[in-house]
Amino acid sequence: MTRTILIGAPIDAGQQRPGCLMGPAAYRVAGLAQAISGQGHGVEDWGDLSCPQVVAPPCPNPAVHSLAEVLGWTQILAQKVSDALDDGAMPIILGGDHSLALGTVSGAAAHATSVGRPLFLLWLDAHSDFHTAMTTTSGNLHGTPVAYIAGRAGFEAFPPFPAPVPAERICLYGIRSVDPAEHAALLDHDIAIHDMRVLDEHGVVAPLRLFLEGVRAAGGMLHVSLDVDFLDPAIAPAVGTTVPGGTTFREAHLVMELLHESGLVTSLDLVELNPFLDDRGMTARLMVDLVGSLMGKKVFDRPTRAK
Ligand code: B3U
Ligand code: MN
Ligand code: MN
Repeated sequence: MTRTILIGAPIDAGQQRPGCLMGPAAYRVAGLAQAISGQGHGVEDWGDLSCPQVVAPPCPNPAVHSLAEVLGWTQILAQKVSDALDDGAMPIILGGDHSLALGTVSGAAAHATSVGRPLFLLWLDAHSDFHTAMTTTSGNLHGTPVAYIAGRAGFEAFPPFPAPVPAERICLYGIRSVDPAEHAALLDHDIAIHDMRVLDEHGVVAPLRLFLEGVRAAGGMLHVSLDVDFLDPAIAPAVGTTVPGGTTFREAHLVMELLHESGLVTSLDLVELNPFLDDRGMTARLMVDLVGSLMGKKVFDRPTRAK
């Protein structure tokens, strides 16, 4: 039995297409709490957070927009995620665009440091999100969290990341869209990159098992950040930045089942759902079903028999 805490983060300031604000409501309508409690877990819903007013320092990159709002969310989410973890629960953050991970992973890192455990990061996404606030040309801060978490320079306007996650503890999984500046920076970091080329050749299981073995061996905590565009747009149309060639329904469920079996996941982001772009709720429902698999839902569960 896991105690989960749902935390709504209606943020859309990390990109420019309206609609992600409705994400937390859509997850609740699609039955997220029931999908979790149905597997015998506890669910507490902390409702939707609101963004504190903060004053942003000037940012030298003129492309960056909505900095104050993203900084406000970073602050409140870091606090709430570390509170939930300190409380012994598993926080599940209902986004909201991916800039929310600037805060959620800060909170997970602060908690991991306080209990003396290493934090690992599994990034399930079409994108590498490895821009800094200085290299982004779109100015959309949802393309930056992995660089912040890895401790790259270029985030002087942000609070220092509590305990940067070493590259060897980060896994980018499912990526198929990387900008030139991100590509150049990734070459300098020893991050595990299981892009679609790797998953096509080796399948989804072996690369994930390899990463999870590392987490287990280190006694680590594991934050999973699930971007809707990790999934193929044909099955998950409700996202602003669709990239063809994503994971299939079956691959995505298998990934979630392996994560469940590992017993290693300690916090989870659900990001980039834009319900305004959905087709009769199919994406929200799929994301909820995937959480069900992550929390232990099986088609066929054979009870272990005494020998
Ligand atoms: N790398 C591009 C596109 C992008 C990143 N994350 C998403 N889109 N969702 C950028 O704007 O940084
Ligand atoms: Mn993303
Ligand atoms: Mn993405």
